[in-house]
Amino acid sequence: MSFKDELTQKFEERRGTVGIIGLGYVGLPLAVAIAEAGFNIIGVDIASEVVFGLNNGISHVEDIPDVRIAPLVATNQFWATTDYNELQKADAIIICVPTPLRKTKDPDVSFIIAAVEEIARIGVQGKLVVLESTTYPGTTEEIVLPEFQSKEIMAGSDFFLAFSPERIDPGRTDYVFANTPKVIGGVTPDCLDVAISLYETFVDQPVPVSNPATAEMVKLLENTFRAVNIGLVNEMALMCDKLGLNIWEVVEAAATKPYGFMKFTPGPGLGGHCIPVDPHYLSWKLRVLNYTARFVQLADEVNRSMPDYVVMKTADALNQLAKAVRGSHILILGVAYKPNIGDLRESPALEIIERLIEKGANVSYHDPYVPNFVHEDLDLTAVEDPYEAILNADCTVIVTDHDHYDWRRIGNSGAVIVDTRNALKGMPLRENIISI
Ligand code: SAJ
Repeated sequence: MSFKDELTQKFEERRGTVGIIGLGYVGLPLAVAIAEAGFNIIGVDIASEVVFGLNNGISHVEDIPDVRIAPLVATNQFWATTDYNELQKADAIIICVPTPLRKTKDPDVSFIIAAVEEIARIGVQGKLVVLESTTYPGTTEEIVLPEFQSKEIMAGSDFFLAFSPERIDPGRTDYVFANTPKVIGGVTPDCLDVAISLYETFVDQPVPVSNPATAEMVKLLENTFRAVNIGLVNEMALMCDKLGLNIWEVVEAAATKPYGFMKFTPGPGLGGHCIPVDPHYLSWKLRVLNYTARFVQLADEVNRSMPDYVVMKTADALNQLAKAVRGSHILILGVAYKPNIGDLRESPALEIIERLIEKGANVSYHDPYVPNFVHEDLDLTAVEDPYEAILNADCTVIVTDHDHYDWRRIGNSGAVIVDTRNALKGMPLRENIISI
């Protein structure tokens, strides 16, 4: 029996072992979904504390409660390790490691390279390997394939290699693995077939594309689409400010168009470890090919200007009270990068707080999901009672509109508020409430 037939039969019968490298917000939900489809999972992560927690049934990922890990660990269907050698038992290995940017905004694919070198060391013969980490077009075929392929072993017969971008929206519950179509690009047609035979055991709609580079580019289009449209609506907010128009009314009314329009909302800036990062993988690749990805750069410029714009609006609000930023007490409501989660990565709140402190303000914050945090020079603990705190502050800035808050109570408090998320929508316009 060929390796291809052996693997596809195993996957169709939901037998076999799948290795997941990188047990973060992508890898852990993927591991649980594949385990719940019937497979044994070996989770590999370099963080020993993550491995220890998981092997004790404790999840470090908000979207995966402990109750979904513990039973899999109890039945030995899932176990985590820091030892790559454990992957020798795996029939398939899925790489879900981070792909951050360096300080120079160049891609940092060192985590992918490290994982691939370990897989090459243990050997890929008879295995399916899938890269899920978001990266520039060409990574799978230019960086991963050469580590595995040789005269002795060829992709498509001795091992199988594909790229399949993750489509996880942290905090979302209406779309899960099963009902989110999954794009897959194989190095060869047989690689694609083998990858589909695994993914279709937990995804209703695999979406085959011609090759891994196409699949890599699909992901970058998805996330660049978001970054550019968020940049557009942020610039529209700046224009409406100049025109004396309410951007939120403009967006809501435009969103009544039943076709040819997709609603995005302005905000204090672009957070998360995907949307602010992924488009730079695309522009870097094109720069190497002497092409400038203009939309990516322009959107980045606008999105990165929003924290300073929020600081300016805050200074204006204090100015109305004949108060300077220096010496004023400013409360930040919500510091996570988006509502109803506690993730601080790239959160615009961090830059807003830093800028206000640089200007001499006394800054405190509240966030129901973030009791305290340390970020560069910042080491802050949330205030106990946000409703009391807004009354004691000279100005409150709504940065993240968690559902947790009683916005009506906040809007009626009489406090001076800069609202960057239209959290107080529907409240009567008051001069103490400044909306971006
Ligand atoms: N944001 C706005 N205005 C908007 C939408 C978002 O200012 O209209 C801001 C958010 O506040 C946040 C940032 O942009 O700071 C990113 O928002 P996001 O909704 O894209 O959140 P992520 O990065 O957690 O999740 C995204 C996925 N989001 C959705 O599909 C809605 C998706 O782009 C990717 O599947 C995922 O990142 C990923 O991991 O690539």
